[in-house]
Amino acid sequence: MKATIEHLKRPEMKDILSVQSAVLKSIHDFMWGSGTVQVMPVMLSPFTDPLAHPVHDSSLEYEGQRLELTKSMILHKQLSLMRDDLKGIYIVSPNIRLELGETGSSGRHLIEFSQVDIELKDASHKDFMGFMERLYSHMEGFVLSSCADSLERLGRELKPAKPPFRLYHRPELEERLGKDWEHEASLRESQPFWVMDHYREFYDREDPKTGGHVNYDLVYPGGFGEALSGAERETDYGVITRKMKERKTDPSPYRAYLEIARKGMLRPTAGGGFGLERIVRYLTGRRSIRDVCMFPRVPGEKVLV
Ligand code: ASN
Repeated sequence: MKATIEHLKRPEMKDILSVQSAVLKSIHDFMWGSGTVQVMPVMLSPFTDPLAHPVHDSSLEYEGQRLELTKSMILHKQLSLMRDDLKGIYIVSPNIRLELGETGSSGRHLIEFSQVDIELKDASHKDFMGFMERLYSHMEGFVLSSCADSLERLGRELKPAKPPFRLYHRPELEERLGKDWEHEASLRESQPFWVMDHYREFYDREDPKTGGHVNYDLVYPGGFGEALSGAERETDYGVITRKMKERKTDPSPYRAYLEIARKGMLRPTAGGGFGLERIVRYLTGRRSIRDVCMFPRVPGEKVLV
């Protein structure tokens, strides 16, 4: 309990929360200026992001129905953009991912975090990546100017990033840097950079010509690792169900989503999501994500408050 009280009363928390508030304000301002609107999050649904890595089950039973706690809003982003009058949306949503305990030492995993999740209609990966670079620069610029005193007290010296960010392809990085390519590349770079083509969930679009994946991660420099992941989306019912089969994803909870896909109502979109705590960790230069959370939920640790 002593450690919890000490954590809650840490002197640096106010400056960290100021940076977090500036991040959110600048994102809201940018999104408003871009003609997109905010959708509120849902935490319960028969389906959620199946994720491409193993986590503990977080579903629950309510009145005879199995409901998942949201892992990400990806499929609900697609469903929102069926509307003709929306060109883009964003959601600041809590995500519950009961990560395996061993990820607790990574310094960047939480079992409950906030994601700033964005989706743009009729956007290619290039459109979305350009949009995110503009958003990132706006957000970082606002934090650097409005939180200069906080950053100084936190001992963080940050040079503004200069888009366009460097673009790598995952197979090439993996061949050059090995299994730990993301961390190695993150240590070597001095600006955020993009990495394309990852084997992931069924909803990321496959390129039928190359067999690669039209998806991307934005990675922070300085060893801070992944900032954002996203993709162009699959919209074709046949492709979606084939990819679910390949990934051994049980289609039954996705019935309503699949019915909409079968009717051809999913629109071409591209999107991605920032982990809010990871942005704040990077901007404030904290090595552990625990340090930027008022109420940290670190994998494998007892939750006391
Ligand atoms: N937000 C991500 C996306 O838009 C999905 C995720 O968080 N797993 O692709």
